[in-house]
Amino acid sequence: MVEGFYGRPWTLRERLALIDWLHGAGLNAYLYAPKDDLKHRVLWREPYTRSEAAGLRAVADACRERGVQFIYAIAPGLDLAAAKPKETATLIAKLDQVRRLGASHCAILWDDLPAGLSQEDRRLYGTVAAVHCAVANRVADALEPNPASCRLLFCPTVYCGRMAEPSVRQSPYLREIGEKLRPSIEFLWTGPHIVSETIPTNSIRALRQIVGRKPILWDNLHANDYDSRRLFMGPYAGRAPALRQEIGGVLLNPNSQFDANFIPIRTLGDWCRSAHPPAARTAFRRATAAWLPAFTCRGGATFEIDDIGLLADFFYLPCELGNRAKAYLADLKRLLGAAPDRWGTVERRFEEASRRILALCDKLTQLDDRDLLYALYPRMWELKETVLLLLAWIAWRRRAPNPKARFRSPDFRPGVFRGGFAAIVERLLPMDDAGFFTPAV
Ligand code: GDL
Repeated sequence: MVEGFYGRPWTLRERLALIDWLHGAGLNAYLYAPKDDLKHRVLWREPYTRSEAAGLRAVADACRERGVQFIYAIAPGLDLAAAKPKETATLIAKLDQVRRLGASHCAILWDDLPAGLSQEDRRLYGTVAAVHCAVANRVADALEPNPASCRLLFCPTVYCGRMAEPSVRQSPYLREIGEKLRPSIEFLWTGPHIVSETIPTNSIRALRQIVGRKPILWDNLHANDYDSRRLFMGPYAGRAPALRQEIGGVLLNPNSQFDANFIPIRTLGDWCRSAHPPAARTAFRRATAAWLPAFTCRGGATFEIDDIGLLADFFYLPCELGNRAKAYLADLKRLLGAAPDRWGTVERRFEEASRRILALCDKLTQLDDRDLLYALYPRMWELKETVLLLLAWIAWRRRAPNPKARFRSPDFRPGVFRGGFAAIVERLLPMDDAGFFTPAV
């Protein structure tokens, strides 16, 4: 796992639970890289204070006990002046601090930086890639990386196919990395895109030729920091088992809401560890069963495996809904496309499914594990409001069969329900299914 998202970093409680989950799923690495830990990026030169250090030490201890590699990442690229020798010394001193706290491995990240070089760095190194390699190689001199005792990972500025100009094969940046970066330094890559729906095995073969090593995937499949309305509780999917031979490992960057990550972690474990990984949907079903014991309620409500599956189907993967959400949507389209007298059994089925979703949302509020509830809450609330809207629409359509009539409910007031700046812009500039933005008239 990589804690590599923007926004509130995880707490110590969450990190310790993560290490348990990793261990339980047969996974063995945690890359510490929360973008908004000031001392990871913006204030990378500053050492951790005594109390911060205690937190990191506790994480390192837990990792050691559980056989999980603790990799500490630093992201100095916002303002590092590579030409000044003191800067690299500061960088190495910072890494020394966290290594003393128990981080056995390190990473240097150059993702998401403003373009360009300072005049001095340009004069001394010429290119961005040369700067990144020079700094990483100097750190490698200090750490003497080797995969067994101390790994050094490197996240490039061009970290996915889409960013490679004009292509992965011809990117001057990637070629230079391939030539200048020490062979002992490992290379991170997110796939064809920042969030890659699939990662074709061929695409990684092509990359390997350019950078001269097997990449470690920084996989953003379940990351949701870029869209506050989403949550991804679907399985690790879209990566063929054959991909495993082409890579040095996978680090999954997950939902910012820690507690929502059980299924992603479990299914990643299956993908990594099984000789013949199960189909994603099979792994998903197993993971929902393994998660069930977390859904207890002293209030009396009880959960079944199917409840968890239903919930996760609505919050599945970036480009895919789970089966039950797909079926619900298909029924909705049938209802929207036909007059009520032709709805037949679809209407009953849709109403039953709606009631199940509402009952599930209700039950979730009784969860003993309040952290889990709060991780789900905003998304669950939106789902519930959406289902209520659909039920209100069906009732209205039954009463007013004239297809030209317009529907408005006092429960979904304009400007209040789905209000706010982003919602207004979405209506002004809607995006169609093919990704084109078309101004509404
Ligand atoms: C990114 C960032 C990552 C972020 C993710 C999803 C990398 C290497 N960097 O580009 O921090 O969480 O997108 O928004 O992926």
